[in-house]
Amino acid sequence: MLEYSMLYPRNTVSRRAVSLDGMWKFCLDEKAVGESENWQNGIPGQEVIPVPASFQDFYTEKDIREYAGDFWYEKEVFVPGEWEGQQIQVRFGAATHRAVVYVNGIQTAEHEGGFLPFCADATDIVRYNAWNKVVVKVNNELTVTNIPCGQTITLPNGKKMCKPYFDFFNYSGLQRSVYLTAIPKESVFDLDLNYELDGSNAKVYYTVHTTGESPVVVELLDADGTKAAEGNGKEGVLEVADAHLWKVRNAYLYTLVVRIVDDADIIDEYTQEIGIRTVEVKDTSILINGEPVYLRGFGKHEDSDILGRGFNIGMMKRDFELMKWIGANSFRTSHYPYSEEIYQMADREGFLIIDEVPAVGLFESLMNFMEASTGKQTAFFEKETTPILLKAHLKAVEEMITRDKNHPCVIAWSLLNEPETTNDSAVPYFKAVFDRAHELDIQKRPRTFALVMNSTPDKCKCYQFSDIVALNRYYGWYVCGGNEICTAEVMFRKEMDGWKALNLNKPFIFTEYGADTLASEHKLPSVMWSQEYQNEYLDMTHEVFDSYDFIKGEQIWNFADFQTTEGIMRVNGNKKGVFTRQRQPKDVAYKLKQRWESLPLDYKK
Ligand code: GCB
Repeated sequence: MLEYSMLYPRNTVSRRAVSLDGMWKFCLDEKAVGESENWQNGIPGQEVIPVPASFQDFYTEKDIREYAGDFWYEKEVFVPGEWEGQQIQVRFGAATHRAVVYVNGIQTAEHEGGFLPFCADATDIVRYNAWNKVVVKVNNELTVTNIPCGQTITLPNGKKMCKPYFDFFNYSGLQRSVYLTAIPKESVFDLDLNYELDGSNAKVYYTVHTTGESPVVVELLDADGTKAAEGNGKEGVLEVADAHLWKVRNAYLYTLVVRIVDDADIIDEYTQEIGIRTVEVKDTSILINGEPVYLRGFGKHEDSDILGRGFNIGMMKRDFELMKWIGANSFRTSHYPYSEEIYQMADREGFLIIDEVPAVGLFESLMNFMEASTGKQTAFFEKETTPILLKAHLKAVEEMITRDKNHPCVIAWSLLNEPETTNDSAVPYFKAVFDRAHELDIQKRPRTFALVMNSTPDKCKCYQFSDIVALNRYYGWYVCGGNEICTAEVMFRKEMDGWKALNLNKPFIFTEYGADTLASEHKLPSVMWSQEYQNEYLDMTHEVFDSYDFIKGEQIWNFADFQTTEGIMRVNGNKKGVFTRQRQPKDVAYKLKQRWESLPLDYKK
């Protein structure tokens, strides 16, 4: 059980959630003197910066963009007098990658892991009907004992620099919304939901975890606000007659109202939108409400101009509109759990999400995308520090599943991206992570991880853990690109024949395939990097997908161009986007639209 509730902050009859988004004071701490100079009581200077946002792309100095180390935020927060007697918390949607929180100079929380929420309890510290000072020390250094993995080096000029083992820019800061919340001391802490369909009716199994012993009542309201079912007690079953199911790209949301009561008085009330649907893997099929589904969509990033990885509500809206336009039905939250508002939107729009924990870079490489395909062995899971990494990984799995388990859009857990799997020492590590996910999710959603190029049927020691086998493959890009694409196809088919021969009786999906393409480049006949080549690459790849019945989904890499570390492999970022970073289509978008709109939902059923 986590120390704090992961429930999304909401206003209800008993709860208050006040947004602290806006300008915060900000400063870097290059010499790491913050604590010794008492910055917890107030940070130096007058610099201000927006929250939520990554700090990197606002400034014009390269030293700031590339900064690695501690940096501090500060905000004055008014706590209303009428909140006295309640539990007062500051809730961070994310602080990348680790944070220490001080309220009025007193340390109230410490959190490691940059893509999941945490709460700083300030109940015994705050002054009521007065201003209070919230100070946060954040650190963005990369290590091999926390996810995502990488190194932090010191340059000859004395400055630190992050060297990610992964292919996205190490954006950091308070990248998601911050809330000040007041909730009753006896309150709803967590909810577990599970579904069973019975003809046109449905059963909703619920468990409410509270912090006290008072009785619990629940109500299920339909989309019009009419009561569809009710229950008594912390655990029960709601019988829903003629249930409206949550369907792919045709969502229906009920609202679950949970109340802790004392006779007629409401001690606490929490509301949650839910969707009635089941998820199952049977033989080589992925079933939603018992019906086979073929996934079409993307690996994405939270990434945009200026805000970096900061939650960008306008970009989120645009992305969903583009995904609808192109005929997608799903995406993977590569390579970290996204902002909660994105799942709320997917719930509403009926998109399927493969939810990924930030376990990326579990392979020692400074050019992940290249070295991983060379067959290099790094014995990543044999380090002395592996137990520390595993602990952090398991905690992130717990936080992710606790945060996201009640979203109908979440249909699978991705527990690693492109780890080293060719070594026996990976096996116990994988077992611990996969077992933990199974234990935490009462819906027992399928688990998966994305296999790197060299995790082939003959070499991978870990694919057996996956309920859905997910492949990241770049035949025709990193392997035999351009005029050699016919060789790439032969190699690709050979690998797929190898998987087929194993007869795993599991669904396979592609969680990555793609080719870097500059929106500015056209060339007839094609060359690599031109829009023409991206089209040819897709034609070949899709033909291979269409030849194997057990392939049940395709999520192209990437939805949009995104920022990475600079280097000879990247032209101011990764350009495998179907859309540009500004969310305009490359030529290939029209090809995908044509294909995805013509594929039936139950393709290859
Ligand atoms: C991968 C990684 C992804 C990279 C991609 C690429 O396999 O999972 O993070 O961005 O390849 O474009 O090389």
